[in-house]
Amino acid sequence: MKLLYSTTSPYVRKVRMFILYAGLQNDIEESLVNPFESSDLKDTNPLGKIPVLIDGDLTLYESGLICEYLDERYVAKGNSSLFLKNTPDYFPVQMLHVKANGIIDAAVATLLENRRVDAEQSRSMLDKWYGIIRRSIETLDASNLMPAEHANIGTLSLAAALGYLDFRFDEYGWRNWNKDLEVWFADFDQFSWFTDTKPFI
Ligand SMILES: N[C@@H](CCC(=O)N[C@@H](CS)C(=O)NCC(=O)O)C(=O)O
Repeated sequence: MKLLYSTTSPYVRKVRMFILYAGLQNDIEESLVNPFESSDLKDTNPLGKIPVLIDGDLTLYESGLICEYLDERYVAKGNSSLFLKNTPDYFPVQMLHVKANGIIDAAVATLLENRRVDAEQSRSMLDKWYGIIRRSIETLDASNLMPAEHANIGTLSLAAALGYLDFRFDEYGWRNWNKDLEVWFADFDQFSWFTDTKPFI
């Protein structure tokens, strides 16, 4: 399988953490792509986005779907689903995944808006996205989250979201919004699947 990736995308990081956590790295060859510059990418993914996973004739885009595909491999090797399929925690974990994606979407939109040179930046949109990120973090109950060593699709996505805030929006100081979440997140630094996927330019 081949993964089109970048070193900065939080969506890609979710997939790369999933791969390392699930021990699937030997099945995957990585190919570096800049989605904002590559014209070839659109031939593979008409949406022009990464991550993309190519497995023979099958091309998958959308980070959650790619993880779900990889989860089947992980389960086929005798492990429990990282989507917690067929368990009572399935929907709560998908909700965490959705919330983490919402934080990532708002943070990526903020970055792109801040980089706009063709028009004046929209204060109201920037305020809206900041509100989404802040509210989402303030309302997360860290006591309901599985610890880093027992990761699932929700906690991996949240780790990608918080890691992205540290990378691009250090000035927000999100840790002041939720001290319990700060403590929960600190544990991730013990794991190579987290540290080896940290974003860099
Ligand atoms: N919902 C998609 C979002 C993917 C996405 O927006 N990726 C960004 C990189 S952070 C991208 O490729 N952007 C290129 C563009 O929007 O032109 C996913 O979860 O995979």
